[in-house]
Amino acid sequence: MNLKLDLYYRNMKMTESVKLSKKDFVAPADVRWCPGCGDYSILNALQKTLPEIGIQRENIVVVSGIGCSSRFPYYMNTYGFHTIHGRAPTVATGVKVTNPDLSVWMITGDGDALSIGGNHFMHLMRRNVDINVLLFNNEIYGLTKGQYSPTSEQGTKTKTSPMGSIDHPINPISLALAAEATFVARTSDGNPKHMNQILKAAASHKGCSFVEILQNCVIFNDKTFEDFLGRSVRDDNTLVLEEGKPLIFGKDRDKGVKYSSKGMEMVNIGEDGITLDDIVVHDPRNAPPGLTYAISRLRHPEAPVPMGVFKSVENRSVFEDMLVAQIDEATKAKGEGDLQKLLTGNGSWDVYEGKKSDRSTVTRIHDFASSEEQTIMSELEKGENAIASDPLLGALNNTIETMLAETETFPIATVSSEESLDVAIKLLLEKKIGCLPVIEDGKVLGILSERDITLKVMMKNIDLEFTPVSAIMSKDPTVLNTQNTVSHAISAMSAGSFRHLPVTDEEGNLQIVSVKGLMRYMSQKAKS
Ligand SMILES: Cc1ncc(C[n+]2csc(CCOP(=O)(O)OP(=O)(O)O)c2C)c(N)n1
Ligand code: SF4
Repeated sequence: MNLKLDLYYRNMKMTESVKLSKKDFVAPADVRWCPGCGDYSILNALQKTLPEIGIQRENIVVVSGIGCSSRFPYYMNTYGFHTIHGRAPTVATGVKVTNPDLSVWMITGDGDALSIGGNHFMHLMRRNVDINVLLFNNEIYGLTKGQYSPTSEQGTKTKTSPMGSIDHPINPISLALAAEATFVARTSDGNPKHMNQILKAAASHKGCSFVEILQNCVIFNDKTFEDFLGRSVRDDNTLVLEEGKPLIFGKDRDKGVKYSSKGMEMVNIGEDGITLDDIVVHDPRNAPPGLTYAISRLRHPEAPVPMGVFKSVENRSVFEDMLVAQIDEATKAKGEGDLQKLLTGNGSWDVYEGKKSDRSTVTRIHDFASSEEQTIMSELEKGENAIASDPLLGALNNTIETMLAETETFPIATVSSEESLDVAIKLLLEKKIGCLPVIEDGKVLGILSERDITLKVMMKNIDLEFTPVSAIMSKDPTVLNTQNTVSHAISAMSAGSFRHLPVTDEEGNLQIVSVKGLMRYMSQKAKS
């Protein structure tokens, strides 16, 4: 932050007892959006609405991700955080849970919230953290110069979809409803009065408020909403949602939405016996979820596009209240926590090092474990004991080291990659072994197996004396550690379809696990 801005923010507190106006929320920063961008009117709307809500600037934090829209915090004379792409929900959640008294506003775009941040978006909605989420939906990636986004209509031609996007678009309202957001609304950058009403409703809602703002990107997706938001068509092509009022629309207010077993129907009032009584009355607080979802699916040109509050329910606790209650309960039971003591005390988990066979239980129970945790651990321990008492399951769970110690092993022979095939084959025959690890600088470079010789040498006109082992060996073999389990060895061998598996111990000594050896070991265990 430059010095001018820094001083400006430090002086903010001086105004706290004064009634604020829009200009108090205007930061002394150059606004860097394209002339005519819809983001300007959203900025204006929030700067006008916040003083009406009456929250002091130092109690407001604007958190954003990445995108043109996400430059928003720079332009607001409040606290702000321009974070990383798609991760504004995590920072906004952190801000709110550590300072629940703050008014937190999260600014995001359709790319930021629904591409890279799609997963975080869903969890923010379902957790019901009491923050206000404003998603500027321009159906395009603006900042990166016009690639199609998850909300772009199918067929949208951009540099990344020159023949037209083939992705089916996400409807952000339907998504927020499906994630069980408690406040869901839609407005548009071209209607400041409506934006003002919706922003106030979002701010007064206790819980996560989600507002989709249809925003025009004049450069990369100009007039994309014009077919239904355009001045001359909007009465016929939008449906203004008002609590307690019937869903009627049209210049002459003579069309309405009927909901029946057939789904949503657009009907003409006064025709075919349709009266106002047949029309759905909007109830964002009590409507069944299926009806609210059905309203969210209305789209142009088949139906008018709904604008307003779809859902507003306060029947669920907010995340930070529950979190604070849990912390209070834990503090009451165990006293104030001491992080330093926790980190340096002996009540910590061991990261296991050393031989697995030394380990008697699934994990060690330490003195800080609660009785509930101890119960879970002893259940796990019982599970491990049950495995250990089944000879075959127990054998699979043993380390390769244990298996090798309990079975007959044979000395292994190795070759270098430059050795001739002639010498290597003689070595295999002489030692009566099935494979030769190929070693260079103490590393297993490859494996020369009977199968390599059968498949790659026999019936081919290869001069054994002048062909090096490297020409036919299987390169870069899987090498396990003797502390890995027998079941790990079996799955590695079956995944790679090989009959010999090199293993090394802690000192780097090499041994070979063979299919034959494994079978012998398992049958020995089955008999025991
Ligand atoms: C990790 C990462 N991936 C990709 C990008 C590139 N990137 C920056 S903004 C953006 C999309 C912005 O689109 P949107 O959220 O719709 O915002 P707009 O610019 O339209 O307001 C992308 C893909 C990035 N900055 N960081
Ligand atoms: S590229 Fe589009 S969204 Fe970005 S500032 Fe320009 S007009 Fe606005």
